[in-house]
Amino acid sequence: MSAPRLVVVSNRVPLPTERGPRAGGLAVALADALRPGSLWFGWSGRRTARAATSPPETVESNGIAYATIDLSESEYRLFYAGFSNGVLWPLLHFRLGLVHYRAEEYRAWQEVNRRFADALIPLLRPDDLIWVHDYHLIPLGEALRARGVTGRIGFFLHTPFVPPEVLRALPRAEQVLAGLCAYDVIGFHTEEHRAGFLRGVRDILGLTPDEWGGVTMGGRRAQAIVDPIGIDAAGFAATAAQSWTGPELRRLRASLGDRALAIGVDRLDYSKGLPQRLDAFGRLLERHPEHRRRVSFLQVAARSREDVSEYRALRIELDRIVGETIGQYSEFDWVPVRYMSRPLRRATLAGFYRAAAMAVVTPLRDGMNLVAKEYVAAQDPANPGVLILSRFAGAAAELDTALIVNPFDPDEIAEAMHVALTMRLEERQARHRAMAGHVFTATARRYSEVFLAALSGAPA
Ligand code: ADQ
Repeated sequence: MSAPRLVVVSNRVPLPTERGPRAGGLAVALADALRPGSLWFGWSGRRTARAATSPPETVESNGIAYATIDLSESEYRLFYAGFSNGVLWPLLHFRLGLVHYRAEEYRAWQEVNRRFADALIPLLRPDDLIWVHDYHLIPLGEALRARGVTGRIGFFLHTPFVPPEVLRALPRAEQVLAGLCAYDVIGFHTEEHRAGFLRGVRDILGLTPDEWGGVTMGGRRAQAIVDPIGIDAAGFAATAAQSWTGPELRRLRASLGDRALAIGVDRLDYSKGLPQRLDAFGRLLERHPEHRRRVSFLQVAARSREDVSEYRALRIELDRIVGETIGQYSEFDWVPVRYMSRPLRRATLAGFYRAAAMAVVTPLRDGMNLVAKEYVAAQDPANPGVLILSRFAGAAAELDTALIVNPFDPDEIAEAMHVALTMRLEERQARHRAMAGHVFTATARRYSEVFLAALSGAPA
């Protein structure tokens, strides 16, 4: 008997024709799971003036079919920028003050999910394993069930999940939880996220999860699992070693001279703790003047979601902080902070990580944070750099020999930077060895294997 077909559904489909510098994240995480014959369905990234009703457009690459639909301008505004990124994203990152709830956006979120379901149904076969990704598509499972899909459907949440005390702020908290319970498997990065969900099920839905983390609703049992996402660690390490001798690395080294490089790599997002991090670097230079002229901080912050107003405000705030730090500490032959808002090519990024004596990964909240894992994989084990990591990143549950900091405390981050820049080789090696043990074991491949094993085992 042949294995069932895998159907991946995500909001944005990384089309093979447009794999640019940002190709990463999900495309890498699912590379091993997607086989010839698999289908990836979702939004094309295109916006049309009027509501689109045409059937999905399909392209094929390496035997994998990528089927996409367009969103109308109004769907984009209400479903994507509105409820998904203006309500769920801040809520799931504990930022209640940034939540702007509007009922019409919630309705559009439900409607677009129904439209996704309508477009997907004709492409499905009875024994498909359907794997839905992320908060934009929570109601898709319910919508597929309502259209008669009885096969196995799983969902993975890439963001954190919040405890019921926070979730209750959402006027539609019950529907969101019930939407999750329509899946056979619900995956989270950490036990903390899973526990928050199960508490919500108990406190808000009034259902009692069983001792294995299963929730039975309407005769169907949903299993909540912990499955931390990983990277292709060996591939990334090889890329880092290879680009070490490439032209970009030569330019970087020439520009640094004998100075140490510190690096931060993020999407420009308020969950990433960028103002606090740059503030911390200023404090390091203030408190420990011996590091002045000895270290350069490269912050790569690729612009994202610029049609959500908070993201524009953050960009302006960062421009100001970077400008102030540069103005205050620069000397005529040294600039403390290098700040880029363009994404870097993955190979270049891998080499830059390897060149960096420390990486500062200080999100205020993060589902996992793949940058932390990429940094670990890219190091030369004989002379590794030091990872400074937020205790509120999912990655901290695994990478506990990083220098763990509270990302809200610039003084603590500044002290960790000092410790990192003065750490002896043996300690760097020991910390790195322990982290590499996780990163090279809990890989992208293992992530999809664990999820799909749970999904296949779920009763159909
Ligand atoms: P993100 O919030 O996007 O992902 P992250 O996990 O760090 O965060 O992944 C970002 C990816 O994009 C990494 O592969 C990184 O190398 C790349 N990237 C980021 N900034 C870049 C830049 N400036 N230039 C080039 N590449 C850049 C969401 C969740 C995370 C979760 C992932 C996967 O918010 O918590 O880890 O999904 O589940």
